Amino acid sequence: VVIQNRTLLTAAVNAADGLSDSESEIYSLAKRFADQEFAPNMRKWDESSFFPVDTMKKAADLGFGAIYCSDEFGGSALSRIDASLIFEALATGCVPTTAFISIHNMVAWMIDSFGSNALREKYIPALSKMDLIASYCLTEPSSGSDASSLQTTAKRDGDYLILNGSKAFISGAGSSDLYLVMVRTGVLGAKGITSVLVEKGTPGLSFGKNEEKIGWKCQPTKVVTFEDCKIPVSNIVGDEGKGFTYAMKGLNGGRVNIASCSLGGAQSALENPQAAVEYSHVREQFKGPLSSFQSIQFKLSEMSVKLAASRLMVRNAARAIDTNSPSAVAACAMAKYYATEECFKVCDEAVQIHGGYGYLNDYAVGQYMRDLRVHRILEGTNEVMKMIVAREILKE
Ligand code: FAD
Ligand code: 2MC
Repeated sequence: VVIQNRTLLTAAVNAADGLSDSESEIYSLAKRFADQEFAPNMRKWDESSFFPVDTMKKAADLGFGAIYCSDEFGGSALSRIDASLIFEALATGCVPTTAFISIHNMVAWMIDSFGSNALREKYIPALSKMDLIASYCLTEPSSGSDASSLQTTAKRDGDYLILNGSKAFISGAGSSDLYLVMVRTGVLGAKGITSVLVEKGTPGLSFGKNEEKIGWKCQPTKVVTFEDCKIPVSNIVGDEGKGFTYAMKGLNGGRVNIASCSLGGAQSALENPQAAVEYSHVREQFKGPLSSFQSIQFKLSEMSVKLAASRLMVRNAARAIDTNSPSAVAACAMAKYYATEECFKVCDEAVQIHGGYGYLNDYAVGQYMRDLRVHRILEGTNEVMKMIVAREILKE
């Protein structure tokens, strides 16, 4: 009965629904990798704050290091829907490791899309293999949601730029080899911002302590500081003054990817062994399994609805980028907002179904909840997502 019910539920929230054969294959490839390489280690990596760079390189061997970069310099040239499926599948095994691969992909795409051929040729082959790993540096201590007020400066000195300032909350900081940094080269506001690349080891580049977080523990998060940090002008990505728009375009995809990570985490909290459905079958109270109580059944139904609806939103947004739809910006913001809220609730309910045991680290559901919580905050808070949707609606 247990197996039969589990199979039924899996069919009810089947990640492959509506996908073409090739899309299903991509999902399955990433899912097998997540089952073998991520899931058995997710708890250990969380407990020891271990950043699994070698395992990420193995993922890159499957083409996951530069998923939606063109194949000219070694990208995989896949679509955004393919990328979303890969991140959803990988996240079933470990959410924060997958989320970092997404950030790395966002940087690779920005270099590939806006960088000079010299920069693309220099970096994309190594980024695609994750022989170089990359961080995205927008947030500063005094400019989070109001990102275009950033204050890190880059002043011209002949063929060089001299950077001064600091970035906060940078994922991968200290471990990453390459930093894509949004700096001020001109006027106040969005139009004075330029994107530049800074390699690890550049004099004047330093890192703060590893922040102690409640989730995403296997990823380092640090302040990144620039003190008279000198880089060649050729490290400017694209045009001077367009860095903010590039950063935002990168984030459209990043937001879909983060939302995809929420889908994967919620799916696992619902139906993995040691997760909500299984537990409701095996745990007995009042002389019956939890699954015999209608209130638990309704919880499982609502969790499934939230996951299925979120998935539609996320895939709709990915396809909007793929088709260059005029609604893409709003669709990405809507999907990020909706899926990260609803999938967090799925994980929270999975904890509730476990009762006191859900609060113990012995069960994975607590980690999924902790890891998904931050998706409502980063890559633009969900309040900012509502601002973006409202602006698009009210635009004349
Ligand atoms: P604030 O902007 O100070 O916001 C505080 C609260 O006020 C929020 O609830 C916000 O929604 C709300 N608020 C702000 N303005 C408005 C408004 N106009 N209307 C309504 N509500 C508003 N950044 C990077 O650049 N690179 C990274 O790799 C990176 N990784 C991160 C990893 C982690 C674990 C975390 C926690 C953050 C990371 N960030 C990264 C930073 C993240 O993007 C910011 O934390 C986020 O954008 C919010 O900025 P803030 O923390 O300064 O909050
Ligand atoms: N897609 C494409 N272009 C965009 C865009 C988007 N999503 N958002 C803004 N732009 C363009 C916009 O069209 C404008 O271009 P132009 O001057 O050519 O018209 C330019 O960027 C400036 O935009 P705004 O005038 O809307 O700028 P504003 O200062 O009002 O800010 C806001 C807009 C609030 C949406 C932006 O600051 C924002 O997204 N804030 C949240 C910051 C954020 O997401 N941080 C995430 C850090 S990364 C992270 O957390 C990780 C874990 C990696």
